[in-house]
Formats: sequence, structure tokens, C-alpha cells
Amino acid sequence: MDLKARLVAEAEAVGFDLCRICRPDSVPQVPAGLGGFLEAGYHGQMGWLAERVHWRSDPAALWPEARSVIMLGESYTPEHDPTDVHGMADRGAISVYAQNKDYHDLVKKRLKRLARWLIAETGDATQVKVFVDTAPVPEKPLGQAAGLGWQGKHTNLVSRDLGSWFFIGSVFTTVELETDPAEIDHCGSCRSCLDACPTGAFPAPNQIDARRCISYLTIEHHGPVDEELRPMLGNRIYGCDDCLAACPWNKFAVEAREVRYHARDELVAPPLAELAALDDAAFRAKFSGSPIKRIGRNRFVRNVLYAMGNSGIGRYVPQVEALAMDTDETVADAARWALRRLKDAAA
Ligand code: B12
Ligand code: SF4
Ligand code: SF4
Repeated sequence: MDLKARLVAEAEAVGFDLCRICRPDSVPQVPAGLGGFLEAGYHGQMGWLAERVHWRSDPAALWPEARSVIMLGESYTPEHDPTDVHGMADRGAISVYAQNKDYHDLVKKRLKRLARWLIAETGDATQVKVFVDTAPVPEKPLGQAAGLGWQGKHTNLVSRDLGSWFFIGSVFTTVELETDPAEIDHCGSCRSCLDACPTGAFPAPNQIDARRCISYLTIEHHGPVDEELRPMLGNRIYGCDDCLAACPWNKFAVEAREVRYHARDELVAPPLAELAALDDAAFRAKFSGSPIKRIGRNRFVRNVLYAMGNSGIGRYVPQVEALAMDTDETVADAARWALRRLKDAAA
């Protein structure tokens, strides 16, 4: 077997479902797309997206010695329908990717194993750098250039084999590997993801205004959320899967091989009253090893209070009243808003 075929086999052995190659300079469309996104202010408080734009726009500038980019996809397809919980007003909806272990840790370990294998096969002169999510790397355009999938109208990569449920990682290397053809668009006239979005976060197909996206609002946005948007959050307390779940290509998705992505039972539909009662220590203990830990207790309880306000459940009033005295002003503001909304619903 040649090196490329053995690499693909090794990627599967370490746990990836997709492995394809492109050149670092294969995404010339990114500067204009990213530039337009930033100019429109769609990144909101994610100021880090506007930093190091020259690297995020051009992977060849990020590491000029790199000759190939190995793009990897790992499935996290859920075993249940993640939208079922939306009909349960006393429960919180946590997005699928956050219902168990943090994918950053798991994907990075696999990337490092694959990179070590490549060095062992090709010699010590080989250099590698591994990335997942947090570096200034345009992962979706690179993934499309390598043929992992195409950027669907919801802007994420969709694969004909895995649907919308997969994470992306990359190994940049100085080794020149044979490339794969880019994937073409298979959305056709479908617009299910655009119609499924509860907040109207897509100004146009293939474009997202993150400031309206519930994933951004519940995870990235600090301080109070715009009052006009709060009712649209429903019971979504961490991330959102609606546009992903709507995609018809998911019918081809294979179940996640990694059991640490399978949902922890208590995070599929957790009772809001239990989550609102978490103090700092209890929050950290409950979400140890989970991506949710990153947002901290205050932002999380803020989200839970918006969901309580949207629930119409009068018995929450005493608990919410107590949180209106919280030392964190954003939590207290969310509680006051929830109280007004619960009282309006009861009137
Ligand atoms: C910032 C970010 C977010 C932001 C912004 C989302 C976004 N779509 O950019 C927020 C917080 C909202 C977010 C949410 C989510 N994210 Co996120 N996020 C990122 C991150 C860190 C950077 C993405 C980025 O550069 N955005 C900036 C925009 C400009 O880039 P773009 O989408 O590629 O934009 C292109 C198009 O818009 C195009 N374009 C512009 N105009 C036009 C017009 C036409 C006609 C066309 C065809 C194209 C086009 O040009 C742009 C540049 O190429 C990546 C990791 C990474 N390093 O890449 C993960 C990443 C994209 N996220 C991921 C995930 C899983 C999610 C969520 C599903 C999590 C959740 N369940 O809550 C949601 C999905 C929401 C959604 N519909 O996108 C995965 C996606 C995996 C996949 N299969 O694609 C990634 C790749 C992380 C990973 N390593 O797995 N995310
Ligand atoms: S993640 Fe939710 S809020 Fe964000 S674009 Fe998709 S459907 Fe809309
Ligand atoms: S739901 Fe339809 S339009 Fe959206 S990404 Fe999937 S195929 Fe494309």
C-alpha cells in the first residue's frame, strides 16, 4: 500500500470517519467571505475572529513550510432526536456535541496519534502541526477543498456519508501527499435548515449572523442577551442543533463510534430547577470534562433563567425570585426578566 492509502487506514484505526487531503493554498475564496462576515459585524463579541485575519484567511501564510493539509472528520451522530426536548418546558436543551466529553480533547488526542504515525513512517525530518477548532484555521473551507463535505446553507460542512453531525480536525505537514478532489454542493433547492432556525440567523443562504445564533448567544455572548431575542431561545440553554437536525443528509449518518460522545443520560433533558440551583462548585463538579464547563456557572444559570422565563411554569417563581438577588448582575437581570415573563404568562 502507498503512503496515502496507509494514512487513510491509520486515520480510521485511530477513530476518524473521514480523511482527505488538500493543499494549504486551496481556499482562495476565504478572504472575501471572512472579510464580508467581519465587516457586517456578524461575529458580535467574538473579537478573536477579527484577530490574525491574515492567518485565518490563508492557511498557506499560517505555516509557509506546510505542503499538505490532512483533513479529518469524526462523527458524533446522536442516538436520539435532539429536538424532542423542545416540547418539554421544564427541561433544558443542551446541544448534542456537549452532552458528554469535550470533543476538543478527544479529537486532539487522535490528531496527535496520527501525526506521530506519519513521522514514524516518513522520518524525523517530517514536521506536523495539529489543529481543532480554536486555532485561526478556516476548517470548513479546507474541509470542502479536501472533499470531506460541502458548506451547506447552514454554513457547516455536510457529508454524503455522515450528514451534518461531525467534528473537523486537521494535520498540517511538510510531507507532500496526493490530494483529493474538492466536494461540490449537494443542497440543491432544499432550504430546511434556513427554515428551521428559531431566530432567523441566516441573512442569506451560506451566511450566518452569529449575533442572532443561539449557539453564539448561549455560549459565546457575555452579559445580558438582547431582550427581543430571549423568547426565541425557548428552552435551549447551551448551543443549538436545529439547523443541523433539519438536514435530510443525516439519514445517511453513521452512529458515533466514540462512546464518550454518546449522551450522558442526565444531560439529554435535565430539569431546569436543578440546573438553576447550581453554585460555582456544583457547576464545576457536574460539568468536569464537558465543554459546558468553559462558560462558567453565571453564564449557564443566565441561560437557564431565560428558559425558565419562557416555560410558563408558575411554580418556578420562588426560585427565580431568590436568583434576582444573585451577586452576578447578569444572573440577577435574567431572573428579573424571567419573573416578569412568568407573571405575564399567569395573568
Ligand atoms: C466561530 C465559530 C462558530 C460561531 C459562528 C458560526 C459560523 N458558522 O461561522 C458560532 C458560535 C455561532 C458557532 C456555532 C456552531 N458551531 Co462553530 N465554529 C466556529 C469556528 C471557531 C470558526 C468558524 C468561522 O471561521 N466562521 C467565520 C465564517 C465567515 O466562516 P464560514 O462559515 O466558513 O464562512 C464562509 C461562508 O459564509 C462563505 N460565504 C460568505 N458569503 C457567501 C455567499 C455564498 C453564496 C457562499 C456559497 C458562501 C459564502 O465564505 C466564508 C468564508 O469561507 C469553527 C472552527 C474553525 N476554526 O473553523 C467552529 C465550527 C465551525 N463549529 C462547529 C460546530 C459543530 C458548531 C455548532 C453546530 C455547535 C452547536 N451545536 O451549537 C454551531 C452551528 C451553528 C451554525 N449554523 O454555524 C464545527 C462544524 C463542523 C462541521 N461539520 O462543519 C466547527 C468546524 C468546529 C470543529 N472543529 O468541528 N461556531
Ligand atoms: S444553531 Fe440554531 S440559532 Fe444558530 S443558526 Fe442553527 S438553527 Fe439558527
Ligand atoms: S438542510 Fe438542506 S439546505 Fe441545509 S445544509 Fe442540509 S441539504 Fe443543505
